Amino acid sequence: MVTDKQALREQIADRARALGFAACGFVAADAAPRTGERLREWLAEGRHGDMLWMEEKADRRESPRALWPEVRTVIALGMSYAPAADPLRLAGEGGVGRVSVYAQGADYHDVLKKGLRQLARWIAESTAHDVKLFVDTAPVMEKPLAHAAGLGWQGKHTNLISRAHGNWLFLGAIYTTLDLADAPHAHAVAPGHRDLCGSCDRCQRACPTDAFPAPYRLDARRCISYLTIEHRGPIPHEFREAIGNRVYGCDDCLAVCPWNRFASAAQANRAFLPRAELAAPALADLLDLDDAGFRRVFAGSPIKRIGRGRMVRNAAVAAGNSGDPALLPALERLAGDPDPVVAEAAAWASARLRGSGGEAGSAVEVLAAGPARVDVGNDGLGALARGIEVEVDHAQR
Ligand code: B12
Ligand code: SF4
Ligand code: SF4
Repeated sequence: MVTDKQALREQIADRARALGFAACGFVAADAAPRTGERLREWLAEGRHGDMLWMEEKADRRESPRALWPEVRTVIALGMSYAPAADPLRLAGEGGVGRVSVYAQGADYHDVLKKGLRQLARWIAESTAHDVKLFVDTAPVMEKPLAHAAGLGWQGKHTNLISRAHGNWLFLGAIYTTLDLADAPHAHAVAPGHRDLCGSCDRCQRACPTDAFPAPYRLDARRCISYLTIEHRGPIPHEFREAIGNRVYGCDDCLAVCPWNRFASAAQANRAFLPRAELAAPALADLLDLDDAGFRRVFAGSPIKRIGRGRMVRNAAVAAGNSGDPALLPALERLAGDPDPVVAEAAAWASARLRGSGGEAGSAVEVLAAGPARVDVGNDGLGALARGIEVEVDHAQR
């Protein structure tokens, strides 16, 4: 049985690496005390929209101990999905839908869970302590925990950024009754990684729907990721034009972050390599999907969760923004769809295509306005970080 803490942390980190995790850190279960207060504020302002599951389990979500009183240490893990291609390359391409980078390959829930399960089993068998593992769907605040465990910091776009992997990390956590976190060690900087956003505000300016009421705060109700994935009803009219050709999620605030310069696609787990049919799906094909076709195309992808109705609704909105009259017959057919949300989106899109118009501001415009400055303080990174630019291989939509 392994008993020495430092040795055990190193063994866990080594195993995590072997299982495909790019980052691993350890933190005491009560190390992120402000998270609960901030979650409550966010919910009280109604910023979660109709994600009622965030509200329902808020008391358990706010701290690891509230979920599991016996937990002593949180092991925070990150798996890279750094893309090889520019995530914004399809902006403004009329005939295709944009699927956000995180959903172009295998479902990260499945991939992370498999690795977490193997790691957790090894910990339980080697130490005779209890473990629980989480990825995304449980009432766990993964970003502040990963921050407290030293994996990176929560940037102004609210996602966790790692100096080595940029913001392209999926997060997962193992809770354990083991006491592993009372000393600083090679894999985590305690108590939490310092914020390296400095005076940069690229992500704030890149957002096409103005979803950040302030830096570090997101109003999900305005976020295209929420509108295209979580939101079930009709997409509010005020956001439809800005959605452009995005049919699932949005990457704009992530894609412009200068810290991605340090991320390498070679570090990404191969399971997340883009599937051809998800990297650039034709809108005509998406509009044509029935339930069986939807299940066939999106099997094994996180997209399967939204169902055919939401995907076709999104594709209809994108078609309305496409300026492509060839999509009119499909839209007119869908205006009679039994799903009223699909029918309404298709009718809107047909009307818009007949009158046609443009798309709202985007990350591409922010990039065209020139690089932002990133203050990196005295951490020795100044020379590397100065003059960072994020390049895109297109100038306009
Ligand atoms: C709900 C949710 C969403 C919602 C709300 C997003 C949000 N920012 O909360 C929606 C649907 C919009 C969404 C979108 C996306 N999501 Co999401 N989502 C979640 C989920 C399930 C919960 C997040 C949560 O707790 N939100 C509640 C609010 C209160 O938390 P918060 O934004 O972190 O708020 C903090 C800050 O506001 C901060 N704060 C407040 N005031 C101040 C002031 C200062 C000065 C500072 C420093 C901080 C600060 O404190 C708060 C608490 O930490 C997590 C999984 C999980 N279980 O954790 C995934 C998760 C956050 N999502 C993830 C991803 C990948 C995305 C998308 C990139 C997907 C996409 N491409 O479309 C987008 C990104 C949009 C964005 N800019 O955030 C990843 C992020 C990985 C990472 N590296 O951070 C996660 C962790 C899933 C995972 N397991 O990997 N998501
Ligand atoms: S840029 Fe996209 S993902 Fe980021 S907050 Fe705005 S709408 Fe949401
Ligand atoms: S784009 Fe700039 S402000 Fe936004 S998260 Fe990245 S470094 Fe921070």
